[in-house]
Amino acid sequence: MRLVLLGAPGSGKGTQAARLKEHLQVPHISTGDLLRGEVAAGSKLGLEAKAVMDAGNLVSDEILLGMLEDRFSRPDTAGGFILDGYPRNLAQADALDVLLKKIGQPMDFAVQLEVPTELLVQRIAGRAAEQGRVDDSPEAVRTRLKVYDDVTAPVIEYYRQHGRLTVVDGVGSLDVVFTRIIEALEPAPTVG
Ligand code: B4P
Repeated sequence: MRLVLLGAPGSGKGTQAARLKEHLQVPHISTGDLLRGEVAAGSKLGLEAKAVMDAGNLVSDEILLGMLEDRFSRPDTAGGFILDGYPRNLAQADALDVLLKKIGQPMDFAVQLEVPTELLVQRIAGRAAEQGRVDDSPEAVRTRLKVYDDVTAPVIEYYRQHGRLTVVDGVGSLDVVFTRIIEALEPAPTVG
């Protein structure tokens, strides 16, 4: 299964991807986690990315693509993957199509988790209290939501227009949302 998870910050992508990984037995590739790993390691890339991430903005397409190419070159992705957090703009959507074509692994599903903005803000505030992520501060969250509306939402439209989008209601308990995603990935029964 080759799955791309889309949705606003706080929509549950990372949360559900962790569960889907067990269910589907494919690796979870989170560009947010890859970037946070670079920051924690204090690499040159991490140092460059940190301020941008903390403010709630997008890290450069060039850095992201390099990181992704590197991750996809590892053999564990040969049997499929769950990609979470990428693409976040139209240039990244194009780059992903090219990359997946090059490695002969076209995506099966682009799943969007749909959650109203008030709930996104509530969830992120909850995580801010628990984990203290710098980019979960109210100011950074405002920026992240604006960036999502301005540059990431067109990616959803792009997949919709190309008939590759599956929309899943992301409101409900973790189990309920998980079950909805699994059902959405099942092939529709043939009629007659
Ligand atoms: P990400 O790590 O992708 O952060 P995110 O959008 O907030 O999603 P996340 O997966 O962490 O949260 P989730 O919705 O699961 O990105 C962080 C930053 O990295 C970006 O701002 C950017 O700077 C950079 N970056 C990443 N990818 C990039 C790219 N492609 N290009 C450029 N820059 C990039 O969960 C949020 C909270 O909701 C959790 O606390 C969770 O417990 C809770 N929750 C989830 N589901 C719930 C449910 N059903 N009910 C109640 N609570 C729920």
